[in-house]
Parts: sequence; C-alpha cells; structure tokens
Amino acid sequence: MNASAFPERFLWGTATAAHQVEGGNWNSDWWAWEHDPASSCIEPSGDACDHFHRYREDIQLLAELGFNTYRFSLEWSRIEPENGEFSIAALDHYARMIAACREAELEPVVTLHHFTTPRWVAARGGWANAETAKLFGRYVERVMAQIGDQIGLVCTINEPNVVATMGYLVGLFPPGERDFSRRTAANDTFIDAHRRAVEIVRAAGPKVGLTLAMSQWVTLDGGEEAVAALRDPYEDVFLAAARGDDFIGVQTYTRTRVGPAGQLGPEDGVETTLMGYEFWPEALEATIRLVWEETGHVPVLVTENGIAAAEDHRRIEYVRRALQGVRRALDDGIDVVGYTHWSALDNFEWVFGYGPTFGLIGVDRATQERVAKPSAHWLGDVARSNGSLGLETS
Ligand code: GCO
Repeated sequence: MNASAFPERFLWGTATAAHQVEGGNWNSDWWAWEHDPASSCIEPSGDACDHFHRYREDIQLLAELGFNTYRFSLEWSRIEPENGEFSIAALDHYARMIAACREAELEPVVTLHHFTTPRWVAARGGWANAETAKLFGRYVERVMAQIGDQIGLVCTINEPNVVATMGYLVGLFPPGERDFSRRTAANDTFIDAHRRAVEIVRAAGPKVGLTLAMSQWVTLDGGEEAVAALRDPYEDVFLAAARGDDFIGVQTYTRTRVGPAGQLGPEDGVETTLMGYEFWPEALEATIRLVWEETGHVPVLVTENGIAAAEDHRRIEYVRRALQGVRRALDDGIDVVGYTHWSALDNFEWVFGYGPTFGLIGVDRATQERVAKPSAHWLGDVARSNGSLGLETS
C-alpha cells in the first residue's frame, strides 16, 4: 500500500465515556441500574478508572503514545445534579480537562451525552418523555456558554439508537422497558434533542454531529424484510436526522447476519471476540460507505472502533485491517476526517462490567496502575506517521 494516503490533519485518537472511566458517578440512572437486582448488570462501576482524578496523566500518556485527538464525554448528572441547578465546579472540571488536552496538543472531541442520564431526568420519564429534549437543550446551552469557545468538535448524543433500543425495547439498559412504542417515543425525543443541540452548538462555534452504532448488515436468502424492519427504527431514522450536520460519528464493531426469522448469531468457523461478536474488521469500511451515501455525503468521523480481546495481537490485526478499509474509503473520495479508537483504557463495559477489555491501555483494578499494551504503541506509531507506517498488509 502507498505511504501516507491519509489527509493532512487527520484526527488520530482514542475515546472514552465519562461513566465508563470516571468513577463515582452515583447521580446517574446507570449507577442506580447497576445496583438494581432487576437489572442484568454483573457488577457496579465503582471507582471505574478514577479518570475523574487521573485525567491529566492519562491525557499525557495518550499524547506521548503519538495521538493528536482525545474523545471523551461530559457527565450531565455532575453538571446538572438537580433540575436547573448547575455545578460550576463540575463545569470547571471539564474546562480543565479541555485545557489539559490543549496543553498536550490533543484536539478534544467532546460528547455531551454518552448513555447516562441524571436520576432526576430519569424520574421524569427519561427519553420516552418528549420534555427531555428541552431539558437537554438547556443543559447544552449552559455547557456551551462555559466551554463552547474552547472546543472544535462536539458529538451531541452517543448512539441514541442503542440507548433507545436497549433501554426501551430490549430492557438491558435503564429504564429496562420492553415496549416498541416506548422505543419509538425515545427515538423521537433523541432526534428532537439532537436537532436542538446542533443549533445551540453551532451558534457557539464548534462543528457538531451525532454518533451512531452501525453494523455491516448481511442479508441471507429471504431475510430482506427482516433486515428492513431492524434497520429502519435503529439506523435509518437517525441517518435521516443527521443530514446537514457537520460530521457523523460512525461506531462499528462487527457485522450482523439476518435471515428470514431475524438476526442470527456468528457464522460457524468465524473467530469471535470477548463480546461474542464476529471478528470482522471490514465492517468499518462497509458502514463508512453506507453512511456517506445515506446522509448525502456528511463527512465521517470514526468515533469508535475496536475489539474486546484478551490477546492484544488480535487487536492490532483488527485495527490494521479496519484502517486499511478507511484508507480504501478515502481513496474513493469519501471524506473521513479521523479515527478515535475504542478505547483508551480498559473500562466499565456497562452490563458486562469489567470483563471485556477494549483498552489500548490496561488498568490494574486494585492499584489503578496503567500499562500501555503493544497495541497502544503500535497505533500511536501509526498516528505519528499519519498512517504511513504500520498499515502494510501482513
Ligand atoms: C458505544 C459504547 C461504548 C461501548 C463500546 C464497546 O458507544 O458503543 O459507547 O460505551 O463501551 O461500544 O461495546
């Protein structure tokens, strides 16, 4: 492959989410969910990676590894702990994180909502309540007033498709409901919240988009109707809502096979990851192409991609192949602006707890000691060389 086919100023980074790394996020619906015996959570998040206190060292380490970007999220339940009551201390904390990124020469990519919702919002009906879009808008106004001039890129809502589906249809995320019409209501509220946030963020200066969980759909014979039924409320409605945005965040982990009876498990003989997903790095390229077409050419930022793996060399192989796909997409003229790997640190993987390790950097759960894995050094070198080293076909 040719050296350095990546555009100048391509963003190379890693991603985290507040609740998965900060620790002590007791005021969110997820903390309550983790401690609810009715949930399927296998363990609580606890101190997580104590990133709330250790962010400076973590950001420094990411910069030393060679990255130029860090994607992280703000925790709404810290910034607005009760209805209309804003914490200046929490806002100052995130302003310090942004400043730490700037000092380390990492472009901050800031997500405003990553799965967690303040308990007081959840108590008012959460995302199935249309009013939540207005509450979210007020929070975004307050955040932008404080830090809008310090950031270049803002993701409004992380994977609203997952939160709506897992929380209101599948019952695995809070509030644990299983009702198709409640999922539709949550979709609608998320789309309204996103549109409001886009206006507010744009007025403050940064570029703005949402991020979506995407999958490479593989339709087996007779599965056409089933795949359309799955895709429409999960993907298509949000792709339509993202048209005209400054970028769209693509988050892809694997492919999904669908037959006449619906979604199928992994194909016999295909390697699986610790999440039970098929090891399928080419899914990233397929979803970038799909998103580019479906949104009418909104620039793509890969906001998440990676695997949970005990054997780190499988992560390197996965990311190498995924990035080769990104390069093919670029070669075909698709505007891919960056890649933030999921994840910087081994962290709290929601209902699955600390078992699935997605991190480039390992975290000792007792001492919080960080150890950069070989994949961290490898991807950092890829980043430093702007993709001209490390991506050769093996
Ligand atoms: C997501 C999730 C992450 C998960 C990751 C791995 O946005 O999909 O934000 O929080 O940890 O996807 O499953």
